[in-house]
Amino acid sequence: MNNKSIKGDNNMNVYRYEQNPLVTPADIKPHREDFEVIGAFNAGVAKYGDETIMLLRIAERPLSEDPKIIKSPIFNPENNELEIIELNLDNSTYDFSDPRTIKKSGEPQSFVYLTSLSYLRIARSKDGHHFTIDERPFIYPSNNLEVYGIEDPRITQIDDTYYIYFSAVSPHGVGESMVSTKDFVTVEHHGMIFAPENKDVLIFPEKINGKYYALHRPVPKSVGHPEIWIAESTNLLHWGNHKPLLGLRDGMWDSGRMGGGAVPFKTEKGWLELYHGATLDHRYCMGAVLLDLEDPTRVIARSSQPILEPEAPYETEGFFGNVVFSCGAIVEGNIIKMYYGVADTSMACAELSLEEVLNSLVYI
Ligand code: MAN
Repeated sequence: MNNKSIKGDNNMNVYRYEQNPLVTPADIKPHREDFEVIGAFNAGVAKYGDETIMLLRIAERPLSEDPKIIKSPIFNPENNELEIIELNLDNSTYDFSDPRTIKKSGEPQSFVYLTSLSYLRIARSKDGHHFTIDERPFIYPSNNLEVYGIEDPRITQIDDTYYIYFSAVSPHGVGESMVSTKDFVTVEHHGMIFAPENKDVLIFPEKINGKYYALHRPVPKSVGHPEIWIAESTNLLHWGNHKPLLGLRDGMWDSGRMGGGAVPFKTEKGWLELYHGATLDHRYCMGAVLLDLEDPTRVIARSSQPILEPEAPYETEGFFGNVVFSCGAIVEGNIIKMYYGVADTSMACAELSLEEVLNSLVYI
């Protein structure tokens, strides 16, 4: 650990990189001249050759000359063009209070449009601190399940194949779709692997007792809560034997909603999963859960306090403040390099000691 680390409330050393935020919207050229980039965040992370790759979620919106007009971009799969819906902020049919979504007035659970369109773009680095951003989008909406955009990718490497899966957002709901690549140039599309509403899928990097496992986060509507489930598969495409794994905890940092974060990794004590939890007022923190090495449907231990919470100004303020949200980490010996989106705006990284994280967990 670096001697610049600071101890958090749980007495763990957290070393936030001096270069944080590592990538901000100002570093990204919009993919169209009439658009602006408002977010470069929630990146999936992988090692590719000698590079660290961050697969950024880039959120862009059309420039608006009139501050009263909100423009919502929608991908049209018929002609592969974007259509722009224009809405006046004075229009009382809609509720514009959440900067991320446009809802029907009086229906806080509704979701009519997003205020931006997200797609995925590659950032590359040799040292894990300084990143160069590719000129063009890498994965862009391409079908009717992605018309509002694609978001929050995770990357699982199995042998020489990188499986990339992400939230696909459309009027049909938010589900999880998957592609794969061997070279971060060409991709093969595998379709939707978890139907709406589901997000935060995390595929384990190897088979366990002959089966692949994935965490996922359905959002039940009539009964139930947004909690973490686990499923199994023999081919990474068809998932079954779904079981609830980790639930919300009243009065705690993960009382409102939760979901998997980084791809689970093996430790001597079990599979470690870094997950996000939020309160009902949308303060997002990161914590950890330890799963049995031989049977990952069994929870061994869990964080009572967050391992990272929004404290730095770039974490507390931004497009949607008070959010730290990791979609990928790189583990080297005892160091966890946790890359994470901050305030739905930019990317940051913090190093944590694996040993300290394991020691901080409360056994169940
Ligand atoms: C939530 C947030 C947004 C996201 C939408 C659709 O409102 O996570 O960032 O764009 O869901 O997935």
